[in-house]
Amino acid sequence: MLGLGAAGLVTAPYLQRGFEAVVGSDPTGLSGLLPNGGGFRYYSVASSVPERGPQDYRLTVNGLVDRPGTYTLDALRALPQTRVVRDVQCVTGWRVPSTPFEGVSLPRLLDAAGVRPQARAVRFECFDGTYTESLTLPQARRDDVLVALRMQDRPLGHDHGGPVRLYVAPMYFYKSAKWLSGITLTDRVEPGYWERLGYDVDAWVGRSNGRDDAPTV
Ligand SMILES: Nc1nc2c(c(=O)[nH]1)N[C@H]1C(S)=C(S)[C@@H](COP(=O)(O)O)O[C@H]1N2
Ligand SMILES: [Mo]
Repeated sequence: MLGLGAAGLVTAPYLQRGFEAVVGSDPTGLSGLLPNGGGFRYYSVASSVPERGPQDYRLTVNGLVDRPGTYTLDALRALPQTRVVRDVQCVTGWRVPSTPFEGVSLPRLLDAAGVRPQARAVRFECFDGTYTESLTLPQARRDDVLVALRMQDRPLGHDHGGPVRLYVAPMYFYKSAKWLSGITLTDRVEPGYWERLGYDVDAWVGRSNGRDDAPTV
């Protein structure tokens, strides 16, 4: 596993630079591959992020939709919940095996909003004020893409992007925008934060960012 991860780092050295600023104490990201470092690493491109909870959390769905809307945390909790258990995989190499996420499937929210025929993609906004992400509409309609409220059978904590983050199970974890506040239907893909710095927009695990060595998920 260490060897594989190291190879992945070597194939895309220029891509590592963006992450160094974030990781700070561990520019290689290799500590995440060690047996005692197999957990999550905290990432935020914003230096501080406000806490939001049941009183003040809101998720808006707008853009190319017939029925724009705003959800409170309670409203999201009241919808049917989907559970997905996959390995979390960061593009820098660290992995967290078999991690349960639960939340509202993104297709359900898109259907509720009534996606207009001109829509081709989705832009995700975060209440850190900085991070964005994107998916094509077919990617966003997968049932393993969640507006996640729970992780590892607990409510999502602030550090992991709570109370609500995106979870894109088949893609590298940078697609899984933390502190999700907006879902906007657009007529084209608007590359997200890391994608403007060189990472692949189609971030399939094992089939993007210079890798073609993992099975299709
Ligand atoms: N809002 C926001 N979402 C984000 C990021 C970020 O910096 N800001 N980093 C991404 C990256 S690169 C990773 S690996 C994961 C890290 O999630 P974690 O902090 O819960 O481990 O969040 C992703 N989503
Ligand atoms: Mo990442």
